[in-house]
Amino acid sequence: MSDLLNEIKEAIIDGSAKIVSEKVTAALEEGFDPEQILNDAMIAGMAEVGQLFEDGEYFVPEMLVAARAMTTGMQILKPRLVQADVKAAGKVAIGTVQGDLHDIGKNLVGMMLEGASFEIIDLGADVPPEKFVEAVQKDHVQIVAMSALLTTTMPSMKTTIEALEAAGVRDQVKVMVGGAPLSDQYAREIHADGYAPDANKAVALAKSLVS
Ligand code: B12
Repeated sequence: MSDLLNEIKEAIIDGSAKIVSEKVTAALEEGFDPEQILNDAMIAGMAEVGQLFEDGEYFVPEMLVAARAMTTGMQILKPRLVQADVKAAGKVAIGTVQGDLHDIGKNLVGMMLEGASFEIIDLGADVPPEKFVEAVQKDHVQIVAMSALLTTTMPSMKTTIEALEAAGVRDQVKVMVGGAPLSDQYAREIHADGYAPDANKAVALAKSLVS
């Protein structure tokens, strides 16, 4: 990997938003592909942060500063990743499920969907089932997209799908799910319409769900 990408990765791991900002800007100026910066440097850095946490070398505060540095980098990349079209491909309500505060992956998926001309209603993190239901009833979205990063919050996806059924709107929307602990099999078990492992595949999935 190039020195510059490596420096971005290290700056994410160190949680230095300032260095991430400088280096991501420099990488774009040098002509690096924004997706390469995102995947090979920034997401790779976050994966290492997760490993350090698992190994007991990092704690929540270190994860938090790394997340801030990641968000800083994503904001710089956003205009290059999102070149929204005029015509909306469909409307998506996206959120991280109840009890879960991890929003980086959700934001990234939202950003990429926006880049693929979807209109995004971002419900944020720690979203209770009724908020998803409300988005379907009031905003008439075609897709509900749910993110979960904790094994303990995954069941909230099922609860949300059940809430959509109870409100009589399950047939009106497609439900897509994602997040590191999820799988295709889990998505099928909870009767979601689709699962994608990353933001690019999430775009392909959303397109197929509305077509
Ligand atoms: C940053 C981070 C935090 C930050 C989050 C800040 C923020 N604003 O998001 C903070 C410090 C708050 C945090 C807190 C906690 N965390 Co944390 N955190 C992480 C970390 C290091 C990175 C997550 C991340 O952003 N990854 C980068 C993004 C880009 O990847 P992603 O989210 O997976 O998203 C991609 C795909 O999954 C997919 N995707 C995501 N969402 C969706 C949605 C749809 C619809 C689709 C189709 C696709 C899709 O596309 C995305 C882009 O490609 C992970 C480690 C890891 N390896 O994941 C741990 C991790 C998720 N955390 C963990 C834990 C345990 C916690 C805490 C419980 C710690 C504690 N003791 O308090 C708390 C829980 C707080 C809460 N209630 O949510 C564990 C979870 C273990 C488990 N199996 O449940 C992990 C795995 C760390 C570990 N290795 O142990 N955390």
